[in-house]
Amino acid sequence: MVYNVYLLLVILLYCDAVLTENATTRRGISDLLTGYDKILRPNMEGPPVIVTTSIHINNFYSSTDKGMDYTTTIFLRTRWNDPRLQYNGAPNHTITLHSDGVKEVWVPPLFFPDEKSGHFHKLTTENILLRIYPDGTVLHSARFTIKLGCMMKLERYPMDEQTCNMEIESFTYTTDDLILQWAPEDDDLEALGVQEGISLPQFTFKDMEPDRSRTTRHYATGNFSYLIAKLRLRRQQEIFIMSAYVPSTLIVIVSWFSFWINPNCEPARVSLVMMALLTLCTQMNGIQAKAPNIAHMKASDVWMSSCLVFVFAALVEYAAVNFISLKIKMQNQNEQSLEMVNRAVSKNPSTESDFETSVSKSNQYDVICHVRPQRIDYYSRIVFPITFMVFNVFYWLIYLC
Ligand SMILES: *[C@@H]1O[C@H](CO)[C@@H](O)[C@H](O)[C@H]1NC(C)=O
Ligand SMILES: *[C@@H]1O[C@H](CO)[C@@H](O)[C@H](O)[C@H]1NC(C)=O
Ligand SMILES: CC(=O)N[C@H]1CO[C@H](CO)[C@@H](O)[C@@H]1O
Repeated sequence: MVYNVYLLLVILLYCDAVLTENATTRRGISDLLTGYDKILRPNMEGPPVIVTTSIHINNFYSSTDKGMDYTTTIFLRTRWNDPRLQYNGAPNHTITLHSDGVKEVWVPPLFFPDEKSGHFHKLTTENILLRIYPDGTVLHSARFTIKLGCMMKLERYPMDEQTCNMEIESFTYTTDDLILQWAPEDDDLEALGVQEGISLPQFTFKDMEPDRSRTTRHYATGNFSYLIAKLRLRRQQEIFIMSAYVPSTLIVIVSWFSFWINPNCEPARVSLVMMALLTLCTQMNGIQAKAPNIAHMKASDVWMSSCLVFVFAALVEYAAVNFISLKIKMQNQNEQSLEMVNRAVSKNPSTESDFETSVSKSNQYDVICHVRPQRIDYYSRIVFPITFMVFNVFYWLIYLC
């Protein structure tokens, strides 16, 4: 019986110890925040808070050129020192708070000037982390998705490269109170990083760097600290080459086949070239629908228009061939009628002068009809491919270099 009471006492004491221990650690954190006013910035009345910033690109979504923007999911990491949050502990000890705890602590109010829309991720809890070190250093990390505007230069579309500036700026505090800076190169925080193995649907990351030069922006409300991250994107051209350049080249080549078809075979030649023209028009519309709507010429427009001109020229060539063969037919008929006149004249010499004028007229026709239709086709077989090749050389030299 006594033994049992002893055992109960020991268990009770143990439980009490465990509970008080947990109570003390809990009291420790709440002590830290007792009298803490999260409305006031650290070092109130003192020097400005230095906020070290780091961006880690977690995902980069389809850039819809039409709206001139891109959507990205990033980790925005900021670090500053809040002397009010100092506590005793080993240097590597940390207190970590999640979204609910973060609301109890001052965090720098930042914004993205180019933001069109954005949202925090709330699964399973809001993706925010706050870590407090014994010396009062606070590390804040938030993950969110944001749609940012980017003025793209599209003259060389789809062979273009874009530089998009991602900007972060202090909203509330002027440079007297808050200064933003990129994480230094030797810091644990990487100033600008990107998730490994990330793949973009339309672009590849060519290069990215934090711009450490410019730091303040002047407004009527004061001077505010801001940061710029330069993202260089290169468009993936393979899709465009396979879906636009190869088919249109083939259509242009098909239109040349008409030069090998007998000019007298009108339905075959006309329908071949017309079909090429119509297919090209349809393709042009398809590409136009996908491409950004801008006022000036894009490289893709130059290409498609030129292909259209080449096919149109093949149609014009056939019109010329047809016209000349018609003239030749007329001339032959004239010659036949002349022969008949001739026979008539030999019987009646008085109309000789009329005969001379009609002969000189037929000679004029002869000059026009000197070019034989087969010869036009023959030269076209050589001239068209060579012109197209020369055009290609210039086009790719201009847009790829
Ligand atoms: C923390 O620091 C102490 C000594 O300062 C060291 O013994 C310990 O391994 C460190 N812990 C971690 C997780 O780095
Ligand atoms: C902002 O900066 C400019 C130039 O650095 C300075 O002339 C101006 O007084 C500043 N304005 C404020 C409100 O600090
Ligand atoms: C109830 C409770 O939170 N118990 C914890 C008390 O603290 C110890 C470590 O100090 C934990 O192991 C317990 O789970």
